[in-house]
Amino acid sequence: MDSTVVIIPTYNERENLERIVARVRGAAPSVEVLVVDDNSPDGTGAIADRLAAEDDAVHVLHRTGKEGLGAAYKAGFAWALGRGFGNVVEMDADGSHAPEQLPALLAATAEADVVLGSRWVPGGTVVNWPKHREAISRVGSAYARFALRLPARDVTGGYRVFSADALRRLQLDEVHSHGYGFQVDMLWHANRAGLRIVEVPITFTERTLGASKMTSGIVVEAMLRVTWWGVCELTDRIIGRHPAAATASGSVVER
Ligand SMILES: Nc1nc2c(ncn2[C@@H]2O[C@H](COP(=O)(O)OP(=O)(O)OP(=O)(O)O)[C@@H](O)[C@H]2O)c(=O)[nH]1
Ligand SMILES: [Mg+2]
Repeated sequence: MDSTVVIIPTYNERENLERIVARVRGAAPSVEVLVVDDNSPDGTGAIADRLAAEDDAVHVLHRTGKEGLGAAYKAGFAWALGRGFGNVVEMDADGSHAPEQLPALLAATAEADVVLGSRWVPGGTVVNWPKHREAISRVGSAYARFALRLPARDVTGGYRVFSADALRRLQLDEVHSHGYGFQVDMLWHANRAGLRIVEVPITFTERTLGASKMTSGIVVEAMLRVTWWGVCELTDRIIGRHPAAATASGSVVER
């Protein structure tokens, strides 16, 4: 199998980082880890340095300040592509994404360029999420799926595998979202590039330690962005640009 690196972006994840890295290394020992820390005030970067010193398969990218999830991932992608990894995984530090499910996601790369860990397909679940949070996520996902004609149920999730080839083909330079619209933006670009997209059911568990960076302003901003992208998408389809996306379709892997 291709070499794989899991990118874990961190901002104030002192309570979570060591545990999540250990879980990744335990669940998939051949998989390497890159922590991308935005100079967390709580000292997460120093913990990452210690973990990297203890394990050659753990790496750290220190950035100078908080620039958002998207900027951190783009820096991580450049790092991973520069080192020749075949698959690149996105995973939150807070334990919401179970490293124990990584082998199932990686197995699905045999038939896909992009594998989405999905809460909203049969077999997918959320644990400890308040009902209102689930409603926001489901409605947001359905809206973005419709507006952008995306071939997936969970379009906002952050547990994903991209092949290196997919990252090279999806025109990362045109993905400008640095905040929470980033995951939708990535999927939209992947679909427009005609990449094969597959969903694998996951169990998503709400964080128990550390603070969420999510606010209602972020949700509203993401919805407005999606609406604007939807207008662009519709215009492109009417004038016949991006033919690849018109034929692309997603599928679900049973678990
Ligand atoms: N490097 C970096 N990481 C970030 C930034 N913002 C968020 N993160 C990380 O991105 C991941 C997801 O952020 P969360 O705060 O868990 O966001 P969320 O999962 O949407 O929200 P919760 O469900 O409330 O946890 C975590 O690992 C964060 O530490 C940032 O600006 N820079
Ligand atoms: Mg989280």
